[in-house]
Amino acid sequence: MSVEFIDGQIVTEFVNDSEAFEKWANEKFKALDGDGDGLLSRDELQKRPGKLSSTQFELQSSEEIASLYDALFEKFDVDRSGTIDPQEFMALAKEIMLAKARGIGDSPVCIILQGDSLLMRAVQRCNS
Ligand SMILES: [Ca+2]
Repeated sequence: MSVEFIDGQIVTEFVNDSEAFEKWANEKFKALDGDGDGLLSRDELQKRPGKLSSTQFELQSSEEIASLYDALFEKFDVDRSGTIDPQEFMALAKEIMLAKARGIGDSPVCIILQGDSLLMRAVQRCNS
């Protein structure tokens, strides 16, 4: 864990770096896919909400999280299979991170980063 300054630009650049972003999304997908069937069920996503989008989700009530997942599945489960496949997950993660980038905006904010988060990757990429 470390404390870093980050701005929206850093996050946007990481998401737009398709190679780095896809690598991250694939690792994340595997970590979330508890039964290893190559698809994320709602249970798998909901069990570890913190893993999907770090602290934001943890600050919300379980009802809010449930309705957030309703909205996510509504939007990203394109084929209405009730599961998220790797392509759908990529689109979902991208949307979340770009929303986060817009939320951060242009002025650097100080945040606490955890080892495997996407923001951490973004910062490492920026510093390297
Ligand atoms: Ca699965």
